[in-house]
Order: sequence, then structure tokens, then C-alpha cells
Amino acid sequence: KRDERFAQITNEHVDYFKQLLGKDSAVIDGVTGAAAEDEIEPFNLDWMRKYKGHCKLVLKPGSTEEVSKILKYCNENMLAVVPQGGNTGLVGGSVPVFDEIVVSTSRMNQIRFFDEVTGVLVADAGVVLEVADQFLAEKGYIFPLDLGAKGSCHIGGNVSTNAGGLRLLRYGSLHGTVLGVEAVLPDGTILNDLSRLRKNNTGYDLKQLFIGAEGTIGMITAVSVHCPQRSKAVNVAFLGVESYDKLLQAFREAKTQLGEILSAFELMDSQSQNIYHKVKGNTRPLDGEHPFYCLIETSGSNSEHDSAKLESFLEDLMTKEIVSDGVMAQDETQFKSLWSQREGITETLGHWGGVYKYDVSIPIKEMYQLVEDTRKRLEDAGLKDGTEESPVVDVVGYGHMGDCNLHLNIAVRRYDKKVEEALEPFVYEWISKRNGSISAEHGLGIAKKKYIGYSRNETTVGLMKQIKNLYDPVSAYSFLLPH
Ligand code: FAD
Ligand code: 2HG
Ligand code: ZN
Repeated sequence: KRDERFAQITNEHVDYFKQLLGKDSAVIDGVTGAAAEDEIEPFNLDWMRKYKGHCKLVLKPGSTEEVSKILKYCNENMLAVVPQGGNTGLVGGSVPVFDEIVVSTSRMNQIRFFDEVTGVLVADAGVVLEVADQFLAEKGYIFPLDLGAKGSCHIGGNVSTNAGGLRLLRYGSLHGTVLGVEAVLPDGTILNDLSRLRKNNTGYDLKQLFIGAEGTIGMITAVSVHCPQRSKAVNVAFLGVESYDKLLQAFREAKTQLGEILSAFELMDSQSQNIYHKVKGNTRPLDGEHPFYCLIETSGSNSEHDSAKLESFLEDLMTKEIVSDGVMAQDETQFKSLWSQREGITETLGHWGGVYKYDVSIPIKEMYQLVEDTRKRLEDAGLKDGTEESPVVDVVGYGHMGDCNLHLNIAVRRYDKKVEEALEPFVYEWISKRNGSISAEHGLGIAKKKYIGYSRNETTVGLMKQIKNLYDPVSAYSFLLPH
């Protein structure tokens, strides 16, 4: 139900924004009918096509000052807004719930500063992740985050969701690599905390509140990031493994034997690879099927040395029968194709119509048990019987093994109340019992907001509410936490 405390947008409001932003292309106006429904639809619909809002106005400010004026005006006029970056979020947080105004960072896409000695990058929130990384590649640096949506997601969106991605095990979380943020608070105040310093122990580290806040306490307009040196030698291997236990052993060995050059350790089960193969129709990297696969990447400075290290690691794992088959990329094409076996899973899962997604952190030993228990539960309930009529196509598990972060996904032919009831709260209770997290890296959004209690206690949620109220007392802003 729409919250009636918020005002409905009028022509007068639209006139204000048009005057403020000047350019026609900066306002998509479905209020007066200047813009057609299909121009607004991409901003109303999320990446999964699961969450749909009813916004009629999209604003694309070109500067921090414009964002400030927009938010100040919205706050004073009780107009609700939702910040949007690349709209690749997977928890429904980037699209309006009702008719909130979408404030998009797409026109704020300039790189502001780069220091070739320290690797500090300062850039607008709307710079696309891949664009930032290509800029850095020319300078010999790398963005400390990489993920499948890199071609569309914005770095402001990445910081707002505290995205984890494929190389967190090597470069760490954005809580460590982001040095500063510039943000606009809900009342229009500009917070300039765009520090370029690695060390700054002068009071509270307020920028941390914005990292992973999902737009609840302000809109990030720029970020300062400490970027590492780009490795000259990058290798990737794709391995077939017969059991989860052996996968655990392989991970342990990878840490021991590859140590400082290990840059990714990703897990995929056979179900996820079967779906990828079915949808893409590609040639499989390995002959035959294996219950589990892992993708191991190394990034170092000496190509010969690193290849030799990886080869002897693989030989050792084969000799010890930890791994049953494996392949190493021989060129750039193979490198990309092996990575796409992992990065492309998300896209292929949606092939049959819908997906229930659980992005969870669980103690590593029990991580895959959740997939098996969920699969059994859906089979026992008669919701997955292998036929074309069955609502569930398959239950798959993959993810960032190196970070104990599992992606449990249930691919379905249609969204179905019975499937939902079998999954929830079952999955959340399962995770809570093991002190895990119900959202490891995608955030809460609208999808997980009401389940926060499974991962955070009352005191913590209470403090979060106080922070939210401090930054946004009237809530005339995208709000995800219960208020
Ligand atoms: P959006 O989707 O536009 O927004 C996400 C949230 O942040 C929303 O709540 C929005 O209101 C808020 N927001 C956006 N911009 C701002 C801003 N400037 N200020 C304040 N709030 C803002 N995530 C991972 O962690 N790891 C992965 O490996 C990963 N892989 C993915 C692969 C695919 C194929 C896809 C589709 C998604 C993947 N994601 C992954 C999800 C991930 O959250 C996003 O891709 C990314 O971080 C979101 O960036 P965005 O610019 O698209 O943000
Ligand atoms: C990934 O690691 C992303 O590929 C998406 O975080 C996971 O689709 C998912 O559940
Ligand atoms: Zn992920």
C-alpha cells in the first residue's frame, strides 16, 4: 500500500526539475505525458524482471550540486525518491516500490582524479565499473572489484551495495578499499568525505555507513578508491571434483600452494553447469560430468613462474586424487570462456521464467548442505519431480568459495506461492541456526528487508534505525529498514 505521507508528483514539481536540470534528456517526464511508458519502463523494472515500480519521473542530474538541489526539494515537498545506478541489483532495491522518483547517476560519469604512484582513483558515482577498470588497465592498475554485471553496474551502486564479487579473496571488501565518499544527505546537505588517504584516524569513519547502505541514508555522488597494481600474469584453471569434501581439500591446498598469487576460488555444482550448457549450447571445458567444479585464478608478476606453480599444483591435486580432471587456459579466448562458465550462470538461470535467489554466508564445511537440504525439501513437497509441469526446474549452488559465500538459486518455470512457502522461512531458519548471513553481498533491498532479524539482533537493528532516523528524519527518501 502506498504511503500517503508522501506527495503525488504534480506538473509544478516537474517544471521545477526541468528548470533545474535544463537539458531535456535529463528529465524523463511521464507525469505530463512528455515521455512514453516504454521510455520509463527500464527504470521501473529490475534486472530479474521480478520487481516493478510505477514511477513516472526519472531525473538524471549531471553534478553533485544538482543532486543536492533535487533531494532538498524532494525533502521539503515530501516526494519520495530512489537512487539508481546501473539497475543490476538482485534484491529489488534499485527500482521504485510505488511511484518514487528515480534519481539516476547515469550522467555523472567522469573520472575526476588518478594518482599513478599511489593508485588512488576518484570518480563520479555513475562511472560504469568496466569503464573505470579499462581506464585503470591503461595505467597498469586494476579496480579492486570485479563482477558479472561489470558492463552495466555503476561504481556508486557497487559501493552502495558493498558488492563483493569474484576477487574479494584477493583484494578484500570495499570497506577496506574505498578511501572516501562524497554523498548528498536526504535534506540536500553535501557531505564531502572524499579522502585520498589510506590512514586517517580522526574520529568516526562515517564513509563506512554509506558502504552497503543501499541508498537509505544518502546518495553517493563520488567515490575515492585505492586500486592495486594490475598483475602482469593471470592464469585460470577449471577443475572437476567428485565431492564437496574434496572441494574443501582443494581450497585448502590452493591457499597453501598458491598463497600470494591466488586471486579467485569459485565453486560451481554440476546442476549449475548443466543449466549453463543447456541454455548456451557450448562445448564443455571438461569431458564428462563431475558433481562439482571449481575455477581457480592466479594473478602474479612472473608468467613463467606462475604457470609452473599452477601446473605443479594441479599435478599434485591429481596425484592425491583430490581433483579428477582439469584444464588450464592457454590463451585469452580460453581464459574468457572458462570465466564465462562461472560469470554466465546468473543470466542462464532465468531462462525458464523465474529464479528464487539466496545469497548467503555459512560456515564453509556446511555450505553445500543447504543446497542439498533445499533440493530434498522441494522434491519431498512434490514441487520438483523432473517433469515439464513441475514448477521447479532445478536447485543449484555456486559462488565465492573463497569467501564462504554461497549462491543458492532455485530456477522455476513460474513464481509459485507453494514454492515460496517451501523455501521461506526454511532457508532463513537454516542459515540463522548456523549464525550465517541471509545476505552476504547483494544487500537487503525490498526482497530481504523483512528478514533482517535472522542475521541481526534487536539491539543492532535498533541502532540501525537510530542512524537512519538521524540522517533521514522524515523518511522522504528510499527507505529499506523498517521504520
Ligand atoms: P543498482 O542496482 O542501480 O542499485 C543497487 C542499490 O543501491 C539500490 O538500493 C539503489 O537504490 C542503491 N544505489 C545505487 N546507486 C546509488 C548511489 N549512487 N547512492 C546511493 N544508493 C545507490 N553483486 C555482488 O556483490 N557480487 C557479484 O559477483 C555480483 N554479480 C552480479 C552478476 C550479475 C549478472 C548481476 C545482474 C548482478 C550481480 N551482482 C553482484 C549484484 C550487484 O549488487 C550489482 O551488480 C551492483 O553492485 C549494483 O550496482 P548498480 O549500479 O547496478 O546498482
Ligand atoms: C555472482 O556471484 C553474483 O555471480 C550473482 O553474485 C549470484 O545470481 C546470483 O545469485
Ligand atoms: Zn556473487
